[in-house]
Amino acid sequence: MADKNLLLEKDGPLATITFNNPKALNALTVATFEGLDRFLAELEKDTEVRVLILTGAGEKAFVAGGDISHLGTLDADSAREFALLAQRVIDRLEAFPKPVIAAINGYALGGGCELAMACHIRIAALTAKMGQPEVNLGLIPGFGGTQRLLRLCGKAAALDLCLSGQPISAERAMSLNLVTRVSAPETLREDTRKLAAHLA
Ligand code: DAK
Repeated sequence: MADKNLLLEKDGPLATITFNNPKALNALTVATFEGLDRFLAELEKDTEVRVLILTGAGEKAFVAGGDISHLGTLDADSAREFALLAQRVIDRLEAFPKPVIAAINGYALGGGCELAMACHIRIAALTAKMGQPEVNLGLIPGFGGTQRLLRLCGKAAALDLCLSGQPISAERAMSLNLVTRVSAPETLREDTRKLAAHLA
């Protein structure tokens, strides 16, 4: 069954998956990861699709992280299962056999930043904020972010982001190599589609 919080649109060679729960800033649940896993399986086999775009619904967020209200209901076993599911699906995204672009249209925090880091190209709106605020909840990034941050930005920046929990601007993210392009918020969608069409 499709998850209403996750949308898939296809337009010729371009497919777009939109995290679609803007009231909760597109926060991630088990159902979101299960839905993403199904869409990736479908798109891997779809020979018409050549490039995948990930983005968030609404103007405020790409994904503001794991759903905090859901995290609070988990015991140790179910928290471990959630983390293992998220790690498996995010690994699948990183290994996706066609280019994946994250169009970061707002907050990409916690699990949202971890998802974006598994994409192959990251374009951030100049208004976006990125970071790993899990420490404020007594957690560390649980979906592979500690390792991906280290590889993309180096040890010093990875430690700063994970230990401080402070979000950074798109321009700072660019200077740390966390994103490779920035766009005005009003042109992010079009800029992403142009790049995707070029890759296709
Ligand atoms: N989860 C659920 N709801 C969220 C949310 C989130 N991550 N982020 C925002 N929302 C909801 C807010 O509760 C609010 O809902 P209502 O009160 O309207 O019902 C709505 O979205 C709008 O948010 P705000 O009113 O707070 O909007 P502001 O513009 O004032 O602030 C903000 C935006 C992004 C700065 C703020 O919402 C914020 O700080 N959000 C939390 C960001 C965060 O902490 N993300 C990381 C989550 S933890 C694990 C290890 C780790 C993890 C899981 C497992 N294992 C090892 C098992 C954790 C993963 C994470 O990602």
